[in-house]
Amino acid sequence: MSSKPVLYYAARSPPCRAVLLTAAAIGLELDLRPTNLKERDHLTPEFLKLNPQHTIPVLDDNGTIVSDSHVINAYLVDKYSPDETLYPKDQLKRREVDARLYFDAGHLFPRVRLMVEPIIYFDAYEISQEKITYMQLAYDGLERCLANAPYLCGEHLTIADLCAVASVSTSALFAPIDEEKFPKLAAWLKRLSLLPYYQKNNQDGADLLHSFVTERMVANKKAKEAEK
Ligand SMILES: N[C@@H](CCC(=O)N[C@@H](CS)C(=O)NCC(=O)O)C(=O)O
Repeated sequence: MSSKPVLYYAARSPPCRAVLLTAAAIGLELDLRPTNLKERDHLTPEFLKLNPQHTIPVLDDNGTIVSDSHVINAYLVDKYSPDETLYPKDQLKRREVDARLYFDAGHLFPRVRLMVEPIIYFDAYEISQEKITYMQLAYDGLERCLANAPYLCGEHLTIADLCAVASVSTSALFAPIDEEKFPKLAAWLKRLSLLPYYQKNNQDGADLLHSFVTERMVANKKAKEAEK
């Protein structure tokens, strides 16, 4: 008998939260294994065997190993969900979802990490205006995707929304969304935040990350001043 798919994850991590959201959306229970990057859990020989790129999330579905949140979400919907709208089988529609997933992988999440990781892993104590502006530039791409539809790929929620919202709900805590400039994006974030499984599977982790980064900023600044 097969058991629940195992997810190596951290609640603070946006890509991990994208997988939690997708699993919740399809009603799939996961066996959650907290993975502490600060403790270098992702650099152990056992973890590196699962994912030599040493990133979380990683899914172990009874021996089928899948890494990268976007790929994991596509896999989970294909395997476990009868709801075709979340990741359409139609090739043209699927390509549109893929393009938005790649936008998250290549633009949204990297800009989030550029804001927070120097504070978490190094001794940075502020987020430069440049980084905030760079993040806000990516909001423009999303605003345009949402010009005529409630979701990133049209009338239906897809895994592209779930991946992007994990990044954007996090970035918005550091690089606010100007509602006048990006009204569709602000409304989309509000719409997604009303999903019944959203708070537990996404916002709680985003808030944890926000508190952690804010505390680190203060501590890093103090340490810098003490050096003087
Ligand atoms: N594109 C990957 C990014 C995953 C990623 O970079 N996760 C971070 C945590 S938020 C990580 O594992 N960092 C550790 C490392 O890069 O070694 C995905 O969507 O899964």
